[in-house]
Amino acid sequence: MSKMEVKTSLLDNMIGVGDMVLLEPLTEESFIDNLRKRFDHSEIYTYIGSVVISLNPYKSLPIFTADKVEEYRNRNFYELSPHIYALADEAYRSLRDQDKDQCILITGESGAGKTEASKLVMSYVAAVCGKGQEVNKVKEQLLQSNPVLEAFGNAKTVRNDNSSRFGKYMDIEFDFKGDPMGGVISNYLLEKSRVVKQPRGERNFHIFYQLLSGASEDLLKKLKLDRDFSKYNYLSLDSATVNGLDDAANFRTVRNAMQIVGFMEDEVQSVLELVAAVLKLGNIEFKPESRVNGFDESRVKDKNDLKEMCELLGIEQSVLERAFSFRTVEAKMEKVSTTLNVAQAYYARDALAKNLYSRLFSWLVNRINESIKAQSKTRKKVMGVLDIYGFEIFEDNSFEQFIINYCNEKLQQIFIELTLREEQEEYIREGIEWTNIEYFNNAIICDLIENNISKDECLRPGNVTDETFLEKLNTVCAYHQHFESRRSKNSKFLTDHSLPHNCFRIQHYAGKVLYRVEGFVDKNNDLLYRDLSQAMYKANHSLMKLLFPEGNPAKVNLKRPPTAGFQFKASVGTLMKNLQTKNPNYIRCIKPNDKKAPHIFTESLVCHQVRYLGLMENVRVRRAGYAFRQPYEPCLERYKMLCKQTWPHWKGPAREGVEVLLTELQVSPEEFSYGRSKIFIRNPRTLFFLEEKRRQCLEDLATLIQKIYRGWK
Ligand code: AD9
Ligand code: MG
Repeated sequence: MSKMEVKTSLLDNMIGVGDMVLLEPLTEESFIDNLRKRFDHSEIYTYIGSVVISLNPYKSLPIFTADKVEEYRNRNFYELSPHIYALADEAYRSLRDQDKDQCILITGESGAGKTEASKLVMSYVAAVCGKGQEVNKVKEQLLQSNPVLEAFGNAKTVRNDNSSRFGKYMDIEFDFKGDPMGGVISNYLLEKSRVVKQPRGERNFHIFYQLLSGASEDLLKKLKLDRDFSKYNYLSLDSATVNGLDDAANFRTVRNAMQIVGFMEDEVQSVLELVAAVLKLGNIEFKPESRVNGFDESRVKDKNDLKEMCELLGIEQSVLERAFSFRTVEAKMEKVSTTLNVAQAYYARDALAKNLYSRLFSWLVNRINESIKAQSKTRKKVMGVLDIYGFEIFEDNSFEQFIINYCNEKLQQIFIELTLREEQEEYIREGIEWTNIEYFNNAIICDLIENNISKDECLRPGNVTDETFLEKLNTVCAYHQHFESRRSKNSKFLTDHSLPHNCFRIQHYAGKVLYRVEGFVDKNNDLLYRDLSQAMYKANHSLMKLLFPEGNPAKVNLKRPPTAGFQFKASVGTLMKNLQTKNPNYIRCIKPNDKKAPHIFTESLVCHQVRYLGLMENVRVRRAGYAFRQPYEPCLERYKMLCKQTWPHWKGPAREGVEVLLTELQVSPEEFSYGRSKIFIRNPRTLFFLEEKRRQCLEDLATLIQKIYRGWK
């Protein structure tokens, strides 16, 4: 069954409307009202056609049991009440039976339930796909990659006690029977600034607290660590323990998961040494030493932490110590040593910590991939699951929001493209004329960002400062604005003289966002002094050479690592290409309140998200052209009682029966089109008209039966 077909069971016994496409009238108010009505009855899932809207219940619901899995297994999408399992089942069956690669795209703001949704999809698929010892081992490894990545990539934030601080895309690979063979994970943009500093009320990545709480005395001693969080500068203290989060127990879970995924004991040890080294690094402090030339040169204050860090990583202490006081710069083919002042030394220390940790994270992802990759080379079918940060708009938006919103802009672009393409293909298949649909075309925004901002040399210090970058952007925007305004009144670049001097604003599909340019260049460039990468490369530790390849002195001319923006653009590009080859399935997650509490539905908050997720636009695109379609047989079956000629049996082809029926009911001919196998209905009102007639007819019938029954008595 095609996804846009409406089985009218969505109208039967439903709290509110199960599919927003059926909402009449369609306004933002009625949309939100419908969500609330359903949420109040613990109906957290609602459809927009084949898209699943998911509201975070913040409580455990009895709808994720093995029985529920059985209930949804092998059932058609619209047959039962909306559920994430229906989407997972549809995607899996289409992959297994029709050989179509699938992707599940999960978006929503922080705390909306994306990661939980991705795990529900994975566990559903694991439950319904093949069994057997080998297959079960693959499933277990795929599922156990989650706790490992969450320990290193998630943290408590004010929005979510288990917030993913990285984007994740996972391809699960299946063989021709639909049994899982393995997987590949890609990670995007870990929020590495968290390693050295956390906003008030937030924590560093879970693993630091898990290690200190859960490690045995023996392990702590080996890692030269103290159990007391307060001993470490990089760990915030105001929220070191989180209600309901058992760090020590989670540490055991993570170690167990690492073992299942296939990490060797010495690899786990190496990983933990790096985690400990980051904590030690944060404790290294600096003091100024005055030089005769009048400059202050930085010196390490207390060498104990430095010494222990060097021991953990097998680094020669004097090399690292020197790298915190001097840096080598190359000028005109000559190497010159310049001194670092205290502020520069702290900058270098933090840059090293961020790089150590984020490279460790990428290494973990690669290591997991090595374990979970499919062993056999037979042709594979693929299901991709994308759990990525949703559109962000804060009071203060910086480089991170800019990058995240760019990614969402791209996702929206392919959503529109694919939805329209899917529609168009069906129209062609059914022989129905295609009419153009107006929508917010955001290709121009994506182009602007790609062509002008994330080019590798655009945001290099030396080439630009934050201010010259803003100037350049304004010039580009003014240029576009000039040309665009000829075509459309709704310009997407808003270079407005009333903006604060250090800001620019972009009209994203989800709303206008004001970005502040301060720190853009620095964050994009993420400079690590070469002396430090060389010191790391020289370390006598199994992971360090892999993590700092640019520190290899034999490769002094090795190019600088690409900028964050450039890398992100490239990985988003690869992701988009990958997604475009697959059949998309969407889960749009919504957070009902910002108290992390059940039963509370804050209308303003939901309204905000409905806008930023572009959900109204989503319904409009789904309703553009023909809102519904249904194969002739079930359509005739449901409504044949409304017409004497088709009731109780229609002898001819179903299509002719439907024609007779609609003519008899005097439905205006503009309201429908006859496809090859389906009837296409333009407006939800027509469907409601048919439904209402059917309801009346059933009521009359019931009254009649009652009368006859009484007569008999
Ligand atoms: V973030 O962008 O990574 O900060 P997510 O991933 O959108 O965010 P997450 O899935 O982590 O949010 O959900 C946040 C919390 O909401 C979870 O830790 C659960 O406590 C709660 N949650 C989410 N979905 C469900 C659910 N289906 N049932 C019960 C849920 N609780
Ligand atoms: Mg998450």
